[in-house]
Amino acid sequence: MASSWVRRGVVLATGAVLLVLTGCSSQDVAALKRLGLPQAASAQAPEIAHLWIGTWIAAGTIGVFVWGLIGWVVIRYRSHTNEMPRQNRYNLPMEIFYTIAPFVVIGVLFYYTILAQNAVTAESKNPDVTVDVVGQKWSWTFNYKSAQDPAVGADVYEVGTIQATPDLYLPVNKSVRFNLSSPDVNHSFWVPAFYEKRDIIPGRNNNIEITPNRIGTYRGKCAELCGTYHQSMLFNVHVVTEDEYTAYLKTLAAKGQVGEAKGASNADPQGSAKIYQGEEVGDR
Ligand SMILES: [Cu+2]
Repeated sequence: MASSWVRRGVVLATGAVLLVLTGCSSQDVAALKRLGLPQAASAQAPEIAHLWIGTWIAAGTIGVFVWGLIGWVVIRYRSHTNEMPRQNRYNLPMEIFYTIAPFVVIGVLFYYTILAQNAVTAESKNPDVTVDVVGQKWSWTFNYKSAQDPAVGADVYEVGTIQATPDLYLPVNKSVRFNLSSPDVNHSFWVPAFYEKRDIIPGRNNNIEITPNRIGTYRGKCAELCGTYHQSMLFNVHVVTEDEYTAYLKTLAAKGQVGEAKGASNADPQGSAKIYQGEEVGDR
């Protein structure tokens, strides 16, 4: 009786797994192998990816071990009587083991986390490109520090609004330093394909250095719930060749977006003003 139930369960589970797998495209399978991470687009991303995968392997191994132990105990020590087992037994080696084991697990995860953190927060003395990023309610301003670049000859900027999602252009395989600032509340600079995000805190100079290494367009967003229109804090990241990057900066210069846009008032000239006078209440 029991074995027929087990057999039925195995058949059902196998069927379900096959159904799920046959419904997967090769992209889905690749995403599964990354355990849900997007396809990486930065030189720093593998550090995070290894930590992510390694942590899941550690958690999975411990999970399977614990479930196995639970299953073994349930079957091995099952009882058909209703007698209460003795409550004051203990096993000293076992108690010592499960007191120490979590510290070992945490210690190993901590060690690899520090290694990954040191790798992704490392900064070069002279990054190839510097962009001052302003996270403002509720969009982004990108100041390209391109005055020293003879092809552009000036600092240029791009201002986003709630209505107009801004673009961020980056040259491929160049180290980019983002200096992050906010004129109002906490935000967080996040490009999922770079596997990193950094908080933007008013009055504090946070920065993040990334070397994009795959040409393409990626989504960027604010990862800190920052107010009514937080969900509008999106931007598009275009990783392009150096020539295309320079050409883009020249278009900003040609539009007269030269200099710096950093304050609350000039960071979001149309969007915020309109919102503050209109729908937004009590959040300023
Ligand atoms: Cu925000």
